Amino acid sequence: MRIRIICLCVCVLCVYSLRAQLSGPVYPVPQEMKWGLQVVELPAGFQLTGESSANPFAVNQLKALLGEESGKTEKFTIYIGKRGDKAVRKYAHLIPQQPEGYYLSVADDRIVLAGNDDRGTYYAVQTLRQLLQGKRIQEVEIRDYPVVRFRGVVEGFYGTPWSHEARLRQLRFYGDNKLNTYIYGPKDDPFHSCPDWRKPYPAEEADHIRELVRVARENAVDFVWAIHPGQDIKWNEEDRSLLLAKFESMYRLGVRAFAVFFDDISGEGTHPERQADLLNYIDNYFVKVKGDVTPLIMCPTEYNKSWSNPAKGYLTTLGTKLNSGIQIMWTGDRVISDITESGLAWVNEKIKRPAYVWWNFPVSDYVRDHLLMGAVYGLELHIGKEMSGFVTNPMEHAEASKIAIFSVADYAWNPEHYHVQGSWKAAVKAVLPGESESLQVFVNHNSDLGPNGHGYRREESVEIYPVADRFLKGCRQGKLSSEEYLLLADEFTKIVEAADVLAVNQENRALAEELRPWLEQFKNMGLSGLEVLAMWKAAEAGDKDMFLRKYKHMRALQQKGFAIDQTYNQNPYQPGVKTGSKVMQPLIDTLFVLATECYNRKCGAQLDSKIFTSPHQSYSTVEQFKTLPVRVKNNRIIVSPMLEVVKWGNGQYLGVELDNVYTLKGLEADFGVKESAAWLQLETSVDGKLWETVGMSQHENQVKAQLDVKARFIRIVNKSGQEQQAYLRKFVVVL
Ligand code: XQO
Repeated sequence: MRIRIICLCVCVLCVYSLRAQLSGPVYPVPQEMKWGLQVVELPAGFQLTGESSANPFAVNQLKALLGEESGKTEKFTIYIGKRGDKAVRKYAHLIPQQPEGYYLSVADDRIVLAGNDDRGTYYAVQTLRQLLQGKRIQEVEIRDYPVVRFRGVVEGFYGTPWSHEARLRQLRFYGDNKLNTYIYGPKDDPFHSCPDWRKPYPAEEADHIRELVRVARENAVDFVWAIHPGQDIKWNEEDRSLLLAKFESMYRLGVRAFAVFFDDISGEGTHPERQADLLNYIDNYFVKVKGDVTPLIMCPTEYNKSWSNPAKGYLTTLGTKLNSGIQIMWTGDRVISDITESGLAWVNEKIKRPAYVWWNFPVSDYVRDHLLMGAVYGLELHIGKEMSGFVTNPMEHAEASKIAIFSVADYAWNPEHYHVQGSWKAAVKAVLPGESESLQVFVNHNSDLGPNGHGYRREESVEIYPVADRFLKGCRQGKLSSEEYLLLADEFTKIVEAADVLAVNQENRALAEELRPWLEQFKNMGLSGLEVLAMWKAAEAGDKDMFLRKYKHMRALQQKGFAIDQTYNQNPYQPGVKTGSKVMQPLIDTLFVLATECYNRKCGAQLDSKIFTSPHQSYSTVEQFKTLPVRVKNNRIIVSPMLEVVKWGNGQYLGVELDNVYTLKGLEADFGVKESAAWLQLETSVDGKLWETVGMSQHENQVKAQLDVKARFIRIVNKSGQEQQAYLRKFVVVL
């Protein structure tokens, strides 16, 4: 008897382990999943029942997966269809009632793919794809459906809009991951925003839109075309007709889903009553008349709590006046924000409907020198029913954004069962299955934003951080802890390897091209890490020649890193190429300074221990100006501008410290407001203590100063006696 029990346990264990082996977890995580014991070997031939009335796109993908059916005589049958179709009538009671739900079962003589609707059938095929291991598949029964109704991406960032090819790849990725919404709204597309929102697209762009709509439909994605008219719209008959005419022209291109964005505008366009009247008009005379258009989506001007002024009643006006079917977007408590139960309760009460979340991550148009490829977190798990939609605003790097998009798909489908780390690792495997280890090394150290105007930060280099911290503490006490030394050397070696492997990978060339500057910087950082460790090794061994060799190489690597940062990605906002900026690069810099100072003390040497970075720095007492990058282009020192509105307190200043005394020839600035020169005062100094006021002139928003003064410091101070609101559009010192 005992033997029989032991055999039974062994058999159950091996099935269990087999289960773990055969197919990894399914993403998005299904609502209900019951594994069977058998592994089914799909026969060469099978019957396909239900093809004629099932979702043709689902049938096509099924055939691409399993091949064509081979005839009615076969014993193995595949049933495909949706609720009400004859082929799946027997299983109808098992199909979830929720929109896009499906029932999927695998037995030794059949596979059933039964959707609650066409989308559900399509999603059953996506899940089947993940379960299949070649021709083998484990018996299973799945009942699945999404919690959040509308799930996807809003291409809503500032910067270079995605290319047509990138969008096509995105749509296929959304279909694979059960995302059903793509909102086209690139801020810098003139035909989406002002002033050309009134014009139809030129022929080539129109063809692209037509193709995107077609490919979206094939991948079970709603292509939503958004218009951004608020900055110059006139509340009159003419502009209303022009807007409807534009929607008509998009409808003729095949668009069946529309949005109107009133975000990031000022002036007449911000009135909630006018906005509501226009949207209700569109809803009543376009959406309802057409009959085949999905619910209208709008983005309010007050799209986050920190920008909302409840006394003015903007949100409650929209909540009471807007037709109930119209979706209202929301970014959370701040522009860049976690999404919480309390935050949604606050806004839902005012807008009188569940908010349609616009999550500003991994968008990086305010930290363009960084890649945000870390885990998706900060989204509470029990709020799926408090939102009508969840769309992520991504980076201008389409392939790199897929890491976050994958996890947003996972979260929005089944928030209660979302696991941050598991989803992140699965995302890496989904984006680059063949080189996921290298990509994981890369994303581990490319996730934080660095200091920024929104104050939004992310974890980075989490696993190696304790090792780095212990090693650095040891170095400060003059001790070289060998275990940490080896672990760090291994991590830096992996960084060097990952950079090269990812740069040449043939699996996803578009990703390799997007990452190229950051891969070069990543490799340079890995080499620097190995060399700075070698400096410590030489110092400990008292090997002067070796120390000087490694010091010299470090100097060269610092200059290479600076050159990469000054060469690639030279956008006007946050130019350059940062990697490992939260933990690894600061670790290397600190180890370099400590090792050099230690060597100087021990050997009475005078080696320069200053890290080679930009010769000139910006500095400021305005919180949002605290970390503005400075670029040097010939004789111009350019402080990077910002998108956000800035609160500039009385007496606060923005300044530039040069690396030496120069003759300053001029200042060119633009603070986005006409009367800025009235409340600003320009001052220069040689020593940073004695300041001379110099004159400025202003034309429109442009502030200019003709100078001929020797100085090492220049700063501009708010002397108005009160806080001012302005923008940093331009600040250039001319030598
Ligand atoms: O959040 C927004 N709308 C709901 C606007 C978006 C822009 O499209 C940017 O991509 C993003 C983050 O930078 N966000 C805020 C911009 C704030 C500019 C004043």
